[in-house]
Amino acid sequence: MQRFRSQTAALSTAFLLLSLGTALAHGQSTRGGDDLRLLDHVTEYHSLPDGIDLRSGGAREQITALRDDVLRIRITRGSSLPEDASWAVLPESRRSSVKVTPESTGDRVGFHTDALRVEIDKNTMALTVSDLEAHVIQKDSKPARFEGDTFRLYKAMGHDEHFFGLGDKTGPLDRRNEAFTLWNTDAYRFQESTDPIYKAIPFFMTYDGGRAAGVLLDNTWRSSFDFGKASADMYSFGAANGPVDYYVMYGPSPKQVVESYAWLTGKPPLPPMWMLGFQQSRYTYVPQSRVLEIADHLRADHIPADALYLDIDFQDRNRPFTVDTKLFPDFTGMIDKLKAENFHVVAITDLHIANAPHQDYAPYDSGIAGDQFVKNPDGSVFTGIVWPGPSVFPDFTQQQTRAWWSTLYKEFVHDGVAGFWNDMNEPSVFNTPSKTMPEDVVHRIDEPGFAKRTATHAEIHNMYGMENSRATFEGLLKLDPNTRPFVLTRASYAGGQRYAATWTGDNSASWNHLRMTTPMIENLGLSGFSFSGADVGGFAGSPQMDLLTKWLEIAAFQPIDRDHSEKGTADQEPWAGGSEQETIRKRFIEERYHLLPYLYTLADETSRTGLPMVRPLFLEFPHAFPDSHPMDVDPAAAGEFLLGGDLLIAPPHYPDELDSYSVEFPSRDWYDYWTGEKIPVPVAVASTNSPQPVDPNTIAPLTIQVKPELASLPVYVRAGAILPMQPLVQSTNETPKGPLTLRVYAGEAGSPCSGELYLDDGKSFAYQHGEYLRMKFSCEVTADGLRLHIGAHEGSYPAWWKEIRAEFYGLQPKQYRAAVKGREVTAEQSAAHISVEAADDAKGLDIEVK
Ligand code: NBV
Repeated sequence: MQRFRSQTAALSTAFLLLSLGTALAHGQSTRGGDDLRLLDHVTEYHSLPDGIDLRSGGAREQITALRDDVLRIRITRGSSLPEDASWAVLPESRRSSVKVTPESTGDRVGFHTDALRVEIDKNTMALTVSDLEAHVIQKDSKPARFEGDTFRLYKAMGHDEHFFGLGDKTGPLDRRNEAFTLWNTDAYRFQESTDPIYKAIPFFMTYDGGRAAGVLLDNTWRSSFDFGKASADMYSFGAANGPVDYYVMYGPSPKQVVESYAWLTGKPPLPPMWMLGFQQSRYTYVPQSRVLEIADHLRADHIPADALYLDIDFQDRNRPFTVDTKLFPDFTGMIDKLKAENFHVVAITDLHIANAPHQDYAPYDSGIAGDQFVKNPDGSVFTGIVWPGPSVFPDFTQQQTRAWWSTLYKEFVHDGVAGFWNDMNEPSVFNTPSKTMPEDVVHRIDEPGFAKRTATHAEIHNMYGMENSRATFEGLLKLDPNTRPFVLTRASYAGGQRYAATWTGDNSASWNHLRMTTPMIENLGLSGFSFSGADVGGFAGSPQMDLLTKWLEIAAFQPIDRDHSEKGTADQEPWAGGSEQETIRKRFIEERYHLLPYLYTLADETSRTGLPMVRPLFLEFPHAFPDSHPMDVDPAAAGEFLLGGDLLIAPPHYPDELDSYSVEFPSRDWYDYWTGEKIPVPVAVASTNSPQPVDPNTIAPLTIQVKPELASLPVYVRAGAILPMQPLVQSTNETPKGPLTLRVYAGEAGSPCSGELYLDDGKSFAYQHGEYLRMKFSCEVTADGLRLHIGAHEGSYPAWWKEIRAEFYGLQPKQYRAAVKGREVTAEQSAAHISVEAADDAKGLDIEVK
């Protein structure tokens, strides 16, 4: 297929050749005065090599294909399209295009690609996007509407259509019947119905009968999304101002949509491995001796941990980029000591710079000297009150301001601070009625790819926090080019995953908030942010000790496992509440460290594909049911989540209730992660009295009843999985001692069985130059046992193990014989598995058990 460099170029040259004529004129498009404009009929259209350009009176709509399965739709009130610039969408993706085949039948004009058909009804201007088998993916249900500065688009909603995404908006996983506003907001103590909250990620996935599509509305102004709340058969989205510029990505699989969204907006970079370790935080560990005490306690109790956080009180009068030297008399010495104990210190650096002239406060002085701060409409520097008192705010829409911001990290990086935490970047401002910057505050966009111009805060607000985290990320890279930065941001916009991991903000220490973490993390993952977590134990309030325990259990299987709490709350470190609770919590944190090879392999997958670590069930099993509805919306499966493709975590739906609950599985063959036992497939008693296995295609799926217990968390492994695991370490800095374990979970004969392992130094970019280790595993059920194939090492990074220990689950071999590379060896047998150890010479080997 021929590629065109850009649709703008395509438009301006001779490609209008394919003009197909002028449609019937229907009179004026403007209804009800100058302010209202509806795109309700086509007055003119031209085919483009990569799409179509249409007019409705003076208004214009352009639909182009970036790929066969990705469309871009731009609509304007007037005849010229707005500037083609984006904070979210990568320029190389925006510029890509494919040649389309124009089509015109009766009242319809449009085109098709190798995957999609685009039709516009000339009489109504309604756009229909379908696949080539005529399944409708998206269909306008009312004309696009401009009113004043605002616009709104309306789409037909199917009876069984479900909606996911929009980042970590609260409420159930499925957004159907809900409406949301995107306006980054410091939502301290948010609740289930609070909206808006911290992030604006205008991306959602539609899912209907097993077919998924994605929509990104690339508009940074205040926007809103209504998924059938206002009207039972329609969903709609729009914004207060700015361009109508949206992308439609077709699956049909939901995974394909997630990957296409990553293609458009970027993938999260591979994080340092320590991000996956246990992280301990509080607002605020002071003084210095208290930080060291926490570190010592973790090590003394052998609770594995990798990161400790310094919150705002470590600073001098809450001024970013300072240290309170009374509380921290030897900051560098403390960092050194913690480093020696294998801790990574993360320091908070809020973006509000204290308005402190002539006080030797370099961030202010250098910022003023370089004209880095946002301005009031009258040209004076905008001042708002935040933690340091009167503060000024960097204009992150200027490349040079981001470059200046990065210099502020120099000393901390030099001191060995390993990661940085960008909080309050909605931005939060205490003394304005809106609790953020007034909308008329002026930014001065000066950025490659954008026309140099001023913009009001109303336009910039939703991406301001993302550019703050970008400035931090890029700054850290500049200061220490061979270390992977770790940035944690609270506010962000679409594409922000390129710069930072995130957390869900100021949640509360309640059972309900624990339950809310799962859909929030899942929807963040579908919206690009794979690396996320919620404050473990809850930020506001003090958790009951059982709640803290259960939370630590569940978070052990989520991407970021950070225990964090507000000032003035009771202690909530893993030892809070006594040794009985501590023992349980420690066991789960240890399990996370055993699973590090699996977790890190997933993080690598995210960085290559955009697929999230935590996944709703429908992402892996879109066809779990014959009607292909997303099983996550079923009450029996609500609260369950997948870690990667192989682990199913099934917390009690109401962990504070004692009743048994049912765990619903998306397919037939699963193992108990803890015992290694196969989950028995229920048998139906047929009329002949001969028990028949239940056929999951015709009968309800595999379900079991579980009795909730404080000390346990139901976790299951998919049959056909090969899980890489490691001996316990106390920090990711430690080299594990002993063999690499491969847990092999046998499936049915002929069914797929595979696994993978990715490893590198966990810190640097050497992996980009071949210093990584990738291994692929597969297995097959043989006539009398099972054969495991361990692939050769790819890449030059050396393994920490000499031996591989293969554990086989679900086998009932006749003789318990094993062979490595065809030579007989002894196999050990335990209740649920048979294990074999073999030297790993990096060249690959087969292990067979019969
Ligand atoms: O910096 C203090 C806190 C921080 O601990 C929390 O994680 C942020 O979400 N920060 C908010 C400001 C104060 C909130 C009460």
